[in-house]
Amino acid sequence: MLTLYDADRCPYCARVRIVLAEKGLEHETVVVDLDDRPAWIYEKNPLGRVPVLEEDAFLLPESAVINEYLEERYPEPPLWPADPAERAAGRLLVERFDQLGRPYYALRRGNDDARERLDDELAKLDAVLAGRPFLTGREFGIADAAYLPWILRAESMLGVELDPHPALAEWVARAGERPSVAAETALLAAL
Ligand SMILES: N[C@@H](CCC(=O)N[C@@H](CS)C(=O)NCC(=O)O)C(=O)O
Repeated sequence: MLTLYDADRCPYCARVRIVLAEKGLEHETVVVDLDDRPAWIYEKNPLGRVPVLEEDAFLLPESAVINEYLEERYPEPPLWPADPAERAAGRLLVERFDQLGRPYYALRRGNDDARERLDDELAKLDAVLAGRPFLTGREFGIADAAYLPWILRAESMLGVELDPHPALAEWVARAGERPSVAAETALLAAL
């Protein structure tokens, strides 16, 4: 049995929710109140953070590691390309996610130059997506799940316009046709 310790508003949890949905994996969800975290969450993850995945007695925190685990444990449908170079290019994006995450959280804190820094990072993603339909490669996969939660929140919560980044905007629209991503858009609208 799989259990996800989860919070609706958490984009790291959203990464895992998307992968669970893409793989059609049945699971139980335990919602953690981030404003009043229960003491027991530290038994699941010493850092006290979500997401945490539990499978029988196995506990795993860290969204990027959880998604790699799910891919290896439940390989169908594959969410990394078969080609090693294509896969490595996707993994590189996941590895360097903080290049986008830093200006995103700086903008949330209201830092002066954050909007410009975030736009620079969006332009870099736009350039990647001008060359391939998905961040993962030719098909949707883990690199897409790793970035979409922040892009959706940048649009809906921070008022970031994607019009200056047409390939990025098309990617969001293309990904949004997938039930896994549409569920996240609906969840955000209800927050
Ligand atoms: N590196 C972690 C980050 C997870 C994270 O920061 N989760 C936030 C919610 S979005 C959290 O639990 N924050 C509580 C805290 O930092 O104490 C991951 O990728 O899973």
